[in-house]
Amino acid sequence: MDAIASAMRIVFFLASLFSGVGLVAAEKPNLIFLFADDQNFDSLGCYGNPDVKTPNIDKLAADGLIFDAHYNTTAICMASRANVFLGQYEYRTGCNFNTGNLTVQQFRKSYPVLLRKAGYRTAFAGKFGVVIEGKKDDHGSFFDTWGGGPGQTHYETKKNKSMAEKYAKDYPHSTRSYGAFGRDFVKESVAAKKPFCLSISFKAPHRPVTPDPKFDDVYKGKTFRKPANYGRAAGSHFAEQSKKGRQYTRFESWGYATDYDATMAKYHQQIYAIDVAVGMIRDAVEEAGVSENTVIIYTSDNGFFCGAHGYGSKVLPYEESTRVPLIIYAPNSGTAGEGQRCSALTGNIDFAPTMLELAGLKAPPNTDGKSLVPLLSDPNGRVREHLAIMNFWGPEPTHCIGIVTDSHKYIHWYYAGDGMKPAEELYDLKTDRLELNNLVGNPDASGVLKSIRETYDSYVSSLKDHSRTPHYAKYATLFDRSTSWEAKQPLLPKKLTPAGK
Ligand SMILES: [Ca+2]
Repeated sequence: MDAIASAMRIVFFLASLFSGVGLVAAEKPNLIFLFADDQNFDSLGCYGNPDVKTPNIDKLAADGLIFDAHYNTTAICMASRANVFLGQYEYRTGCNFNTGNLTVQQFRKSYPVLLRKAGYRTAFAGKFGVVIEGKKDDHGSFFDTWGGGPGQTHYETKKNKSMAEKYAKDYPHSTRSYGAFGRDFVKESVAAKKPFCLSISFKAPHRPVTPDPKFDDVYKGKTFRKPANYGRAAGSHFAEQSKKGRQYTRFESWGYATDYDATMAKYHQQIYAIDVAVGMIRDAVEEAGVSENTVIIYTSDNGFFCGAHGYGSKVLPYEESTRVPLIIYAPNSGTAGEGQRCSALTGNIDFAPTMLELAGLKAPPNTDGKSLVPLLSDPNGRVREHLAIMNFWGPEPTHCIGIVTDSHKYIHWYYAGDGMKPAEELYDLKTDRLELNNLVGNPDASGVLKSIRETYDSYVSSLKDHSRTPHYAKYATLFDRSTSWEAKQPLLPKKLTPAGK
């Protein structure tokens, strides 16, 4: 009976999905995209952390589908947001801190603009995080309702221009203000009888550490278990290049080495407030009577080391930094309500094509991401064989390209100055998700290494063909495995980027 019921639900889901194209706009599913900032995958109850309280997100996971191999293809705020908006790898968006902004022409192909053009009522609140050339503070003109802000935005709601007047009094801390914004937008959209797309980019739990004092008691005096790969010894085998960025020093300067519990208590307190905001939005969806027609996606723009391997912060291609929570609640999908997990390899470049397909629209040409819609009814399915993760930001030695497959991760570090040699790392993700054993040089892994190097070469080739700007195109040479270090050196800046603190 269960199998039949499940099959029926799949049929209903697919029928509702694919019949959407010719239907009136009101029958298209509503879309809610919730984006945390710097949230580690080990920060939610539904991902197995016994020390945290995240009841609303856990409920969303129980009602929806939990993804266990979801990666940010670039693990830093600005680049990741561009990945999400356009469904493209960083070299194609050409967008990251200090390396390039988006153009108006590019943003016209972003998921919220395409949805708005198709009749969706759209809203954005929180950290917009990308710059659209010529628009300065006017990014709100791309949306029907705007609660967003440029740069990093503020934790004090009264300092966020687009949010202050309506929300600062009742919600002085920004995280819950976004819950209230989402609540109001859902109600207004349902009253307007239009399908809606709500995108919220929380500032939390990004530093500076500023938790909402309303939740000071939640983790007061709490002890947190450390992951098995915590601490410097668990990172001694990592490439020397990876230690040349500020991630290495932040293990100490951000308190993971000496003040772990207090540091983690504040981190989790910030995520607790997101959980409350998620609850506010889900309640509004329920009260408005649209829960059966509203898809909710919850994820983060990058992860956070939190002391794993003796590192802090993000950016580098290791699991804690690039792999993040992803939950998709798609009512009537065949998986809803079963708390199922999906091990398919997915990336931040997949959200735009997914939301567009849910709305019955085609993804634009040059989209790198894949729609995750097939996985919503078939969590055992796959949408790709490999995904690239990359870092072209920060000190040059830390620039790298990684390849993830269902079973392995490969990382290539091209930089060979300062007495270093180009380095490679290979991890078996099935048996060593903590990345404690580099298999490069292990004869048993030589076949895998050969094959994954070929996949890596194909991405370097794609980089050469599809980089938006010369800044990115040069990486095709820097990462080419057959080009000598001497030939690469002239492409580097005369003065290398300092590591910073
Ligand atoms: Ca971030």
